[in-house]
Amino acid sequence: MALLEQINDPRDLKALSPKQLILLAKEIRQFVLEHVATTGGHLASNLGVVELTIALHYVYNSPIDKIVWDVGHQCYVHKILTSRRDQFFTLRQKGGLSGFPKRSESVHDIFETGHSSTSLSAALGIARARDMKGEDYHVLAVIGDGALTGGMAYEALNDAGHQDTNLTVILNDNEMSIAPNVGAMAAYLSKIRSSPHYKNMKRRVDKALRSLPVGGDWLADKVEKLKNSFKYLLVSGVLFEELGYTYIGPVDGHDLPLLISILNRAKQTQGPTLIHVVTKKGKGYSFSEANPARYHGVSPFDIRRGCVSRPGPYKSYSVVLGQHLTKLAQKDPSIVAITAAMPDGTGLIPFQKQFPDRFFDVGIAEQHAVTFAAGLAINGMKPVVAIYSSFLQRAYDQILHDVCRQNLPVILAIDHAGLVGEDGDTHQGVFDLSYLRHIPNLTILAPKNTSELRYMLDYSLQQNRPIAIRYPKGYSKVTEKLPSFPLTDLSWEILENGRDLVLLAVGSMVETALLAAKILKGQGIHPAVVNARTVKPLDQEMMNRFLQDRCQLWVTLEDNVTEGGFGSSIDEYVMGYEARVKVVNMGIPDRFIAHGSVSELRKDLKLDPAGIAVRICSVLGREMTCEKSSERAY
Ligand SMILES: Cc1ncc(C[n+]2csc(CCOP(=O)(O)OP(=O)(O)O)c2C)c(N)n1
Repeated sequence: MALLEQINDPRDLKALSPKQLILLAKEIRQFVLEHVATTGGHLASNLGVVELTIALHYVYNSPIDKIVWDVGHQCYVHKILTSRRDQFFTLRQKGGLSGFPKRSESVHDIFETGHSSTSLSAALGIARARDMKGEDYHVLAVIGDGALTGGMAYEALNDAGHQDTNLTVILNDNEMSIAPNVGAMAAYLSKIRSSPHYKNMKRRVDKALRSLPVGGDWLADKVEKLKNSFKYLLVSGVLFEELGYTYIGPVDGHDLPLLISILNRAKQTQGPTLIHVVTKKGKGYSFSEANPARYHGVSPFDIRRGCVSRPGPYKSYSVVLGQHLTKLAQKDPSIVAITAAMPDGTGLIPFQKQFPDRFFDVGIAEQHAVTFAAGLAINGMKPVVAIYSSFLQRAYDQILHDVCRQNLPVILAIDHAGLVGEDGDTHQGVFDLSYLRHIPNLTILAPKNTSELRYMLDYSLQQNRPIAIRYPKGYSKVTEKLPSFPLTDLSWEILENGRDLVLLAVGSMVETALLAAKILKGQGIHPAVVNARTVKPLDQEMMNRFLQDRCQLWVTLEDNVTEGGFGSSIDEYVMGYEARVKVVNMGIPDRFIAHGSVSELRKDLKLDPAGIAVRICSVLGREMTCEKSSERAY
């Protein structure tokens, strides 16, 4: 790592020769591979942008020039080059570097991302503010072809293209979203890549650019002409040209000298410019080159053997959703499945394989996915839309306005609900109960284990109304062993009887409640444990029974923010009855939760069994002995 050790700031790059830069790229690739193999993280996307990131930092002057990374999962090389190399071993760990751009980490992280397709809007805002303030620097957005399927990207392309704001869009085209990229734009980009122009492109553009002397008005004039010649040289980029951009490309994103010369010249263009860079996702590591989707995001792995799946004792909720839906679809031809660019993550690959005509990957377009489902439903289909909780946030209005207002039978399969861990604050699925609970017509379910998920899916597909089923990442160890029963109504389930208090737990918190109850029993406190599997509507009958039984302490447990979540719906109900019941809401507090493992985060938030037991003892005015409150107690 001889060269990399010399790079403590992007300015250090400028002292390197072209040959040294190429060597540096090799060292960085190895560095990323070795570190991500230890920490886990987004591997393939980062291996693909090594040369591009070096070229950007070589040509531009960050942080004066502003680089906005779309999604931000590909920012590792950027972090390594901007003084964070020595902390890189802490990536995605609690208290360590985030896997996404974070303004608190570095002045070079201009805008925080995590969710897709925001970079163009953010960069355009930064650029227009620059112009209003009379400042002078470059603003760039680096966006993948996958992220370019998101609606926001088009809204910004449209806005930027009609004015002369200086803005550079780097389109990193590797033909992949997480899965192979989809849609008409992907087909268009593919057409450009396969045009004969691209094959001769490198030689011709390189020659044209190298013939220009550097500096002066003459150069600017030549570059303007060159800009037009690009258009004719590479007619394929004409769509972007017509939208008002100077289109440059496609450019081989692994040819560092070429990238540098293209960027240097692009710096001189006026108005919005789009540079189409072609890269290989997973570049430089045979396993990730061969299977970039598998290496998009990885857990720690052995570099020599690659990622080896070790099946856990249970199937994850995602896998069960996909398998069960596929089974149900065999009997019901009206069942269709929709994903927003995550067929693998949501477990829908078996469905896709068996029913390619009834499976829709709409791209990173959650809003479109939901309204598209509404259209399918209104025309007789039974759509199941599987989307992670945090990504569904952007489809709030589509759920409310298009699905629920019309009371359409759309099933929202909300995956990764609750804390997700290492991806951090942008990805925690802790808001869905709050952003869904107040929407009329919507039923909200949360299974305690995967077999209950199956029954919920059976139930939901038999109803003729919108239903959301929210379930966590992975699986629950303890509750997986508990029996589940077909859902015939929307009642809750009493898992344990107890006289001292009631634990009302939602989804993944049922497991925690059972473990907390075990600790409490060791202290002589006997809680009832309830699987509150319907978050909306509430099981009023059961609540009334608890009220009649004069059970005076109710503790609500959820992996959602307490503000507006399940617990607050219980508060509202109990308040209405003027009952003498104390309700304590335990859930995610009113702040964004950074990265760390789920168990670490829960412990910190006192949402682990021991933390909950201690809090309950304190509410009851009882003290727990250290030994009994320790992890060993269960
Ligand atoms: C709104 C939203 N939906 C889904 C995701 C999950 N996601 C993360 S990266 C990614 C693919 C991005 O593809 P691309 O922009 O081409 O980048 P690449 O990884 O190929 O470099 C997806 C779907 C997300 N981050 N945000």
